[in-house]
Amino acid sequence: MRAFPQATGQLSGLLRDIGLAAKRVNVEVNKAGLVDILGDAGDINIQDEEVKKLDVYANSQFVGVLRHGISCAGIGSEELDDIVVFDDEVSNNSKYVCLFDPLDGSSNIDVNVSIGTIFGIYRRVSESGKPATREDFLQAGNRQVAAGYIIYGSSTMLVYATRRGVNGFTLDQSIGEFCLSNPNIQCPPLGKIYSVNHGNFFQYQEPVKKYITACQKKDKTNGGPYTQRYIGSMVSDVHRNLIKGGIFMYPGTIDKPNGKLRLQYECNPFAFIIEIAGGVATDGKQRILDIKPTALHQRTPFFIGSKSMMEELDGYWKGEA
Ligand code: AHM
Repeated sequence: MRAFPQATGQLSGLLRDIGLAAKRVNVEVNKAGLVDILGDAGDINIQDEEVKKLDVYANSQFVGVLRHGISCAGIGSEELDDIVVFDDEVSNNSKYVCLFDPLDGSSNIDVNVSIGTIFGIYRRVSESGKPATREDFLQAGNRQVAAGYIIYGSSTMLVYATRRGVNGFTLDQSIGEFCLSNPNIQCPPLGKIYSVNHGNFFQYQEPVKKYITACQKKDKTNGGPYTQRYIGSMVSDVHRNLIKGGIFMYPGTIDKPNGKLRLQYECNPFAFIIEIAGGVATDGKQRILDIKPTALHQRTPFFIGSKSMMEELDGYWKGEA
């Protein structure tokens, strides 16, 4: 008997479509050093950052498969300045919209370091049968029905969460399929890794500086020593901490109080995944998933990781530690 007899299979279809685009992007990522796809496309994206050719390629793949699938009414992409509504009969009857960062950590492409794709899937709030609307894309992260990421690393993995759990699938290149490799991922409540850009230390707020300093002072008597690991590719950094236990921080700075990471494309999907896996994600003051977005490309400070480590950090925010 089916666990959800009322299910239409649209969500599974959408996840399959994302897997297909990921396989295509994976092929290009793997030959990035061989063909003329490596390097800058010469454009500047909506965030004022240089667009790499692979970003452009990845974006078009994800937009393409979702447009041609039957489950998605429209998308928002970190690479595009506005939402794209797939206004056709099939799409207008689709239940979901998808927000994604097609290639996160793209400054690492040139140096052969792991990069990734991040996505969050929301049930539409607009009327079925009609085109998706802006409100569909400005929902709080707690309205996600599924979220995930693909890591193009030493092996390529698709990890996604629904409310039933977090599962990891590794791409078997020989058959071109994602095979279940990490069932029911749980984030250890306490880890020994902290990940943050130390170069910005003096730009951070006091509670963050105090917490980082406490991490550096950990020893055998209080759960340490901790290790600092920072790849600069959030998918890789958070993936490692999700599996091994740890904390990842991208705080606001004096110059950029909202930090660098985008709520909708980067933070919400990871916040959803980590919470399902037993971890915590905040902006320092509140749960990431409770923030009601007001703009498509808004940024937020981001703290995510193992439950006890996040609780210790929270003590600094509250001035208790
Ligand atoms: P991108 O949008 O250029 O891909 O940048 C996003 C990346 C994240 O993956 C990573 O956590 C962060 O930027 C690193 O930024 P920084 O170099 O400022 O520490």
